[in-house]
Amino acid sequence: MTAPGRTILNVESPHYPSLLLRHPGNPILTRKDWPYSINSVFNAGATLLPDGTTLLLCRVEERRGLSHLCAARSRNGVDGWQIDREPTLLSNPQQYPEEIWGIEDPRITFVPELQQYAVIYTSYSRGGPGVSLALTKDFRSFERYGVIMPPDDKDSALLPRRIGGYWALIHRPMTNLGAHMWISYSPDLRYWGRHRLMLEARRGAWWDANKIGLSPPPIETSRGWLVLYHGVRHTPSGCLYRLGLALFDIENPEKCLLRGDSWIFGPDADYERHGDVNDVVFPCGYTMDADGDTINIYYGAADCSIALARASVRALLAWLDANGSCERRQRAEDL
Ligand code: BMA
Repeated sequence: MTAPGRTILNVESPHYPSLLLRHPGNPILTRKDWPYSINSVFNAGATLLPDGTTLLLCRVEERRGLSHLCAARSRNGVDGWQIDREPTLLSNPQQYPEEIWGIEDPRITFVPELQQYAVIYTSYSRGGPGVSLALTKDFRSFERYGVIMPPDDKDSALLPRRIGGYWALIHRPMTNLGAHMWISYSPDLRYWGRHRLMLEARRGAWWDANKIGLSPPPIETSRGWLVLYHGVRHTPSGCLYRLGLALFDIENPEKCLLRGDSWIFGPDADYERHGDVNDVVFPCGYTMDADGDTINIYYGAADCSIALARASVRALLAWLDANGSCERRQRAEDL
């Protein structure tokens, strides 16, 4: 018996739509491409430079196990990468003790008001991962702001403009409530407050139970902020990192408008399934094509390489319309 009005799932259809299409040249960057000795390259922030060059700010791990950031530039965003001959941004634990165990997973946002790129990255401190900020005009020199969210916090990006007069930062603090996405506001990028829960990890058997976190910076659309987030499922053979979709109000980004129930992209190709950490797809950046619809999503694969997948923003929104719901996300009793 099915209750009247309940949707019946079509069990006849085993096909999920392919919203993110892998580039046939994947993985597009591996340690073999590097001009100096490294263990692995993965989780890269991405942006377009004024001349149309794609810049990736890659997380590079060396054999001590610590990471730094290194820039790679390409005319077409696929191949012909010009990689900096030495690390572009190294941790500086003398001045920034929170970076003692390296810096990881950058997200880049171009901020028109500042005419600079904001790079938000994980600083790995003795107290665990924290969120740090640096501004740059050219990815050669950086103005460091230091740690802006103390440990344990990560998976963070800045929105490109102020909301109601304040800068807005999405991040993922670990609290007794779990690993959920939060948003915080600042008048000056240094002092942060008005912390709000934005999206919760689900529970139990869900693909995004246990832990979620922002993947690339949110994509601004006419419908709202389109957010690709990763969900982590613990399994007896390790963690599974997959991607889901949600949409947030443009002027009130803590308000979730739609959230998809199913994941839309997960480890499948060999380079995603096997590596230093198996079964991980982890995008930290995207670029938008001139058509204003195609996004190039750069993701770390199995903590070993960088891969590229393409998607249509229109198709992602259409999928959310068909598969998303707008349940209330913030449970007052949890706050
Ligand atoms: C997450 C982050 C990522 C990493 C992933 C899988 O917690 O640390 O940098 O890619 O785990 O190891």
